[in-house]
Amino acid sequence: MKIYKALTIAGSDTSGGAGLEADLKTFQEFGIYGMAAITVIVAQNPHNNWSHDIYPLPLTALAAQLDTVLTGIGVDALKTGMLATSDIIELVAQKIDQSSVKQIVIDPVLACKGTDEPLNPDSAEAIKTVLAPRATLITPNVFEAKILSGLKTLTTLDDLQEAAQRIYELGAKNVLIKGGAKLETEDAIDLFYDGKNYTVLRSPKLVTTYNHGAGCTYAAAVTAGLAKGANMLTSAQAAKDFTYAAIKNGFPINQYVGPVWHGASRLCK
Ligand code: PXL
Repeated sequence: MKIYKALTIAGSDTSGGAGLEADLKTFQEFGIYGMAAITVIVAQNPHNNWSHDIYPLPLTALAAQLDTVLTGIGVDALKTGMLATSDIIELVAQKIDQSSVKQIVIDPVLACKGTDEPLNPDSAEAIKTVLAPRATLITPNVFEAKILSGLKTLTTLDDLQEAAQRIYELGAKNVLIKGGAKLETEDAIDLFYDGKNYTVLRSPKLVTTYNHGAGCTYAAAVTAGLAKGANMLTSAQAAKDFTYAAIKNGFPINQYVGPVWHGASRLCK
């Protein structure tokens, strides 16, 4: 049996729902051998209303981890998550260019859920100019799609198409906007665009706040499909189904947060 390998370059979400923890759990569910290069550590503060406190690692520590995996091992696909600063983004781009990895999924994490406060303004600019052109797929949510496209409002399918076109023009080969339950549409819709055709991915809207980590999980699930050699749209559809089950079975872990359940599509029938 061939074991396919994927790398996530992401922040650690100590609480386990999002970040590299979500990615590794998702890779495992898809039968992919997962590896992780940590960019920053996020610790939620139980003494301060669960604020997300970000602890960066030295850039040299990230460079060393990327060398381990990209130079020392090799991967079938990689995904990026929280990169936090433009220095980190520049380093990741440089290491991608020195590697032979073909499938590059950029999840342009610009904030943690609930806090639509961008992590760092120049990281958005660096994602646009440095990472989008290197992406085989970019997977913004609505908040990130607005920032990357410059659109002020994003509420309808027409808006999603306009945003996808603008983000495609940044140089990403494929765009998947995770609209989810955020749009004024009846279903939860996501839009896939390959520069030629728009494909709407649909599921019923789930009314829940137990969805911490949904975006990371979705992007990791697409990455897993690509690592196995599946095509982009098949991987996106499978990822949507996987994430729907994960959100449907989301659960509260304390009074502040409820993560998605990454094991749901296997364990909850
Ligand atoms: O969901 C965005 C996200 C990504 N990466 C890390 C996070 C979060 C949100 O909490 O902690 C590490």
